[in-house]
Amino acid sequence: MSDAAQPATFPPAFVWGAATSAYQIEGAARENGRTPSIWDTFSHTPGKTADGDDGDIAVDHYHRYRDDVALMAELGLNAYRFSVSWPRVQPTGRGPAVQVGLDFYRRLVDELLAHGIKPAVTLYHWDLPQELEDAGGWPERDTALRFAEYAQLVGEALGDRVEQWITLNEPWCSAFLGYGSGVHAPGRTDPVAALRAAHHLNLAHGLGTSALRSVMPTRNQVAVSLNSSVVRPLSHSPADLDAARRIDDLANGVFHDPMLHGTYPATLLAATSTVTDWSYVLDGDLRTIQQPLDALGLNYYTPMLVSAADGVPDGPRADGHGASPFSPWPGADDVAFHQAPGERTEMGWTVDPDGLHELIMRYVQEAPGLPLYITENGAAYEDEVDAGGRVHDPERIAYLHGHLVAVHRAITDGADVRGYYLWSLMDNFEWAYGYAKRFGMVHVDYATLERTPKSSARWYGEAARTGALPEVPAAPAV
Ligand code: IFM
Repeated sequence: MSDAAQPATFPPAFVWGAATSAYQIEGAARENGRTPSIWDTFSHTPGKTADGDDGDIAVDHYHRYRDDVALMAELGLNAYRFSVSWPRVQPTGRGPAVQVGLDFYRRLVDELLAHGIKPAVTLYHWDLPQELEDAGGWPERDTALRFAEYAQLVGEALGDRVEQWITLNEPWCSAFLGYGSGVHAPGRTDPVAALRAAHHLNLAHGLGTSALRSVMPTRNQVAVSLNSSVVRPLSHSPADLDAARRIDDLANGVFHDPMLHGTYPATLLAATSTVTDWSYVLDGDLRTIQQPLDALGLNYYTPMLVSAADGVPDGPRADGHGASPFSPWPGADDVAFHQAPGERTEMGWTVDPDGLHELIMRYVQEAPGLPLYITENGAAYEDEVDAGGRVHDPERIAYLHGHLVAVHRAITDGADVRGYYLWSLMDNFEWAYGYAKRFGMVHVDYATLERTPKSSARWYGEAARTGALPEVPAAPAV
């Protein structure tokens, strides 16, 4: 409870959703004309994912979507955020759409609407058609133009029935894990390519937003989901404060400044000047990127704690994004990352609900008046099915409770937070970690693909149905 007497009660129109992404759940990787994305290629490359796991079958949502929607309805959710697989609807990344690919998403959307669940579509959750990567990928400008074409095709097909749209999910990961540290697809390790990718993802967001608006009813809302980070300095020494500011520019400013303010931070341009000259930012790009948005999506898991490293490069990275000898932070090799104190999830990420409150309040300042959604928040834990076939996950309930209390506190403090999407609806392919990390509120048995709601799903469903946070169950006696 947010105070001793009253459970936290949310506004009546609050959106209670869950989120997923195409590659992490759909499977059906070679069906109906779908071609490989960069994640198919990457996951099939030896050594890139834990146990060599891939998304070929994932949790077979492509064939089981009706049951999955029925389960969401039974739990009491009123919204579902999913992504469209680009290579399923436009296999080569250019030219006309494949009708059978679009039809899958129309059926999914119709099923959701029939169950009273509001769909929110993310256009890009990291599965670039391999052909576009072969042509240069996000470091090349043309990929942004291709994205706008793809956005238009999907907008034309679903714009009559989907009101909530998100252009990109976590462009930071696409640019800096995909082209910097290489722990994500396509696995390149080139700091210049990473910064070029960041700019072209920004451009794709701007062009994609305009393309969507050109074909959709004006009532529809367009947003972007940023994994904006809370970056804390280890101390208040000038060197540590400078390290935190540089990481903040690379984690946040590089995306939100152009999107919200039509500029790149001067401090970012200065700090990266030895890496790149930014000559790929052409006249007019920043105006294109700065499209008026209807909302902003924030994905939050954990804060970052950084310090100056006195010129000593950080060894194994402690920034929570996977081990690589290559940095995802161009021009900031002299910054050290530290484990923030406190309890950790199975990802090793520190549980810090205050960080979510801090992040929301930052965007109240950064983008006054812009409605906010928490488009991802959740935790991986080592869940086990007990002898009775149940999955008890009190740590996840505590995590969700703490973070929803933080959202509630932000609303009380004046933030216009309209909804929350739990990551994730069900256990799924956790990128380089394969199936080893379970983020779902629904357990999936990977041998049988059977779905079993965990106790967190029942807890969250009750919150969704009542609009108030239920009591957190007492931890079972050991
Ligand atoms: O699984 C991912 C998701 O695809 C993007 N945001 C973070 C999640 C947990 O790592």
